Amino acid sequence: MVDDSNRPSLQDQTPDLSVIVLCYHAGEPIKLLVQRLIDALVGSGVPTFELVLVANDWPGSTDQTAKIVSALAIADTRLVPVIERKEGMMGWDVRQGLRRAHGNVLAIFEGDGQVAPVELIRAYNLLRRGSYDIVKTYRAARHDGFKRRCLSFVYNGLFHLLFPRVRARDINSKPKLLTRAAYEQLRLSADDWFIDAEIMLQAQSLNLRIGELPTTFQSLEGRQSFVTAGTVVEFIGNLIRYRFKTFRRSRRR
Ligand SMILES: Nc1nc2c(ncn2[C@@H]2O[C@H](COP(=O)(O)OP(=O)(O)OP(=O)(O)O)[C@@H](O)[C@H]2O)c(=O)[nH]1
Ligand SMILES: [Mg+2]
Repeated sequence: MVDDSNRPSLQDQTPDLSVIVLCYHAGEPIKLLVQRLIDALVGSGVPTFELVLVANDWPGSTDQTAKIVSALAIADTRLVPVIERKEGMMGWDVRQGLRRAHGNVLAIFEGDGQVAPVELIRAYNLLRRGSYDIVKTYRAARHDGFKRRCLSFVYNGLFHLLFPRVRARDINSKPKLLTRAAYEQLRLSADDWFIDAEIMLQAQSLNLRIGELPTTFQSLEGRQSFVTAGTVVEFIGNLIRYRFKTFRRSRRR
């Protein structure tokens, strides 16, 4: 654990970086991930940061993540818990997290441990150089199985067929980092998995500068993937719907 006892207080201060950590049903392992994130951020000299821990859940759920996150946040003012009654899936969680973040740079990070905190630091350093408005990763090495790799291949292929002007690899890969100025130009509305595509599509139409860097995607550590056949149908349905919406809009002009 890195010694960060001399840390500056975040009160009345805009953090350099807000990391929106998607903690949905992450359970006990979220404790270690949060500590690893803090160690990586402190160790790499990010001056001030906050971790926005999004642990929204459905009514009636017995999952303990929200309780774990609240307990963590009591002990550290850099941790901002977001614990609400869920009204949507991943996209809704992302939007709630972004809304609650105060930082000059906003990073969306998955809380299930498939991406190492060091990847966030690499992406932040690239964004800080100033040539990009958004920096995202693409999964150059994947350890989450052949089926998931195939699904991503088909999804990304279809995405580029429908939206050839978006020059970005691996649309759903996170972390994704945005400058606050870039974020404030976006009008995000997706409640589900489409949020990643929505960010990239809007970024392209706003001519935002997109930087990419390779990352390694770890295995699921024994848990079942949340991605099902239904998720894939939803992904593809969303893409086609969005394509027709923008097509109709461009014909009206
Ligand atoms: N499945 C699911 N994930 C959610 C939801 N809301 C937020 N998330 C977050 O979305 C992030 C990405 O979801 P994942 O299911 O890990 O996506 P993935 O890595 O492509 O797929 P698997 O890990 O194979 O399930 C996770 O970190 C979750 O915390 C939700 O309603 N359902
Ligand atoms: Mg995952």
